[in-house]
Amino acid sequence: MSRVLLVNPRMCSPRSARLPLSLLHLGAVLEGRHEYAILDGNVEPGCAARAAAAVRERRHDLVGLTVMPGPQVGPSIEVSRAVRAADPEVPIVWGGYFPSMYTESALNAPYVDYVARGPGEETLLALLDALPGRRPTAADSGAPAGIEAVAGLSFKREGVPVHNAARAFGAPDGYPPLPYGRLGDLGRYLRPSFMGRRTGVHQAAIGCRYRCRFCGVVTVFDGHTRPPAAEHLRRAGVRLRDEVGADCVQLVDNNFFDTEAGSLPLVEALADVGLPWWAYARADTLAGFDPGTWRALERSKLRMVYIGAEAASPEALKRMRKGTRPHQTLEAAALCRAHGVIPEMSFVLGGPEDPESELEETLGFVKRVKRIHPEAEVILYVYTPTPQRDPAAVRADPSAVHLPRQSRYGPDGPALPATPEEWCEPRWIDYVCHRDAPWLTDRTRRRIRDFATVLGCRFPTVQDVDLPRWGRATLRELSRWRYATGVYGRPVELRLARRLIPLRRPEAEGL
Ligand code: B12
Ligand code: SF4
Repeated sequence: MSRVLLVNPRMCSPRSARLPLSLLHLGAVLEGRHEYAILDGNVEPGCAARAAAAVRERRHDLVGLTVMPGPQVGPSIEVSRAVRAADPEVPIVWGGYFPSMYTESALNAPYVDYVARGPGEETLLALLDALPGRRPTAADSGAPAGIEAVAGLSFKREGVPVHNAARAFGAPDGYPPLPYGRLGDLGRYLRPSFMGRRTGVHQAAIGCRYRCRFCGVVTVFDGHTRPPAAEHLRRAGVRLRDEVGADCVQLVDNNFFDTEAGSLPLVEALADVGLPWWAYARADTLAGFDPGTWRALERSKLRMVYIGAEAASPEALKRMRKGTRPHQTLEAAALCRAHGVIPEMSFVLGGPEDPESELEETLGFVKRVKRIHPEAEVILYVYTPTPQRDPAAVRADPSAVHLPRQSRYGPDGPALPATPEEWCEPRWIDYVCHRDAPWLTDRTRRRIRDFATVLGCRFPTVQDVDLPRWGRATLRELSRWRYATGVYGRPVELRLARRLIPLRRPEAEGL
């Protein structure tokens, strides 16, 4: 039996903290097999010092960190350095989206010994079986024997990155129940949202079968998905409701509604659970649902669907390989309105190959969506290219290991950072968080920012449960004329008002 410390470095304020699903999923498979503890920087202050104290006090066989691109990379570096300083022998493995997408960059850090690419349950178990209990040093001719056989793992041998074969991932039903009891006071994770007082989160399916060009999910899951059985979801929902105490749930699947036939039993399972819920969906899938399916959604208490609307023109959607059409976005908005569901629509603006007119078309389209469903939430993102596998290389040698690759950020953009430290530079955080891109002109940046300010004030998000009614009314009134006339430029009065009445940003903080 090994001893493992799993760490979720701080990535949001305690107020926005949600059940740390990545670590719960890993903990579930360690339960009864290995000794382990979860340390969550979102709710525990001084995460690096605590991690260091833990490995100093008791010998650990492995420390695992979950790392998302963007603001979580900095705290992950801090935790890893502190652990390394406290016990130079304990191996450190990084998993999650950051190291899965930028594997070699993570491996270039002296404090990262292993990277788990993609879903990590089996990879973690296999790594623990293969570890001799200490990290590979320069004196070793390479990594410990047996490591080469751990599918889904990357590491360095004599300074050269080695990428083991990819690991196929199984259906969610195959995994044991989540060990919520390991998190201590669960009240810290069940925060109020517009759906209820105690918001739970859950991942039902794994992966997504689409291959949109900007999406990190494609990098990790390569266009594959494994939905859960309805009974599995029902059991998980009942546990969240009765054991954890959630009164509503956000399903953070990449794309909850895979097909209509597959979705219906899952929706019925959620209806049995009876908690109001939120999920990701595609416009084409929702627009194609039968009226009976929409009635089932209504019965099941679906409150909000996050739809990647992305763009207004068929050409832009095609360039992104989205696979949806603009009319489906409008149809989905209308259907949502008819059935009491709020669509949260995200748009990806300013692609490197988009003509300038594309932006104006999309802004106009956003207003069309708002006319159809005034309560629709709108999230404006800047286009983010992500590493992708080269289909020709995969076809040529299907049995080889094909890591997603990306050397530059955009056609003429800068080379990608080579270390986690470089990924922490403010411009890279902005790129990864979809707030900026190197190819944007100042005019485009300003236009996006001004429109977002006017829109956000004209329609303050329903997800901001702390925003007082007077604050909401003030922002709406102040921005009314700008929104109606299309004069978005330099909305200084709105910026000032927003400083006095800060609005929640669901895209960065969650519900
Ligand atoms: C919930 C979520 C958030 C929440 C976090 C909630 C919270 N407070 O904890 C919030 C809203 C804050 C958030 C914000 C951001 N997010 Co986010 N988020 C997600 C989401 C929807 C779910 C993540 C999750 O919990 N999955 C369920 C768990 C079980 O899966 P997992 O984390 O992948 O873990 C598995 C493996 O990765 C692996 N693994 C993970 N960690 C480890 C560690 C070890 C040691 C090992 C061995 C294995 C391992 O094993 C796990 C079990 O199989 C994903 C999309 C998705 N469905 O995955 C996007 C996603 C991860 N986010 C993404 C991004 C970009 C961001 C942002 C940077 C920007 C943004 N606004 O979108 C911000 C910045 C966050 C920050 N401050 O650092 C991207 C990442 C890819 C990319 N494009 O770069 C995703 C994929 C969304 C997308 N489609 O693009 N996010
Ligand atoms: S954008 Fe949505 S539909 Fe497209 S690959 Fe990503 S998760 Fe799947």
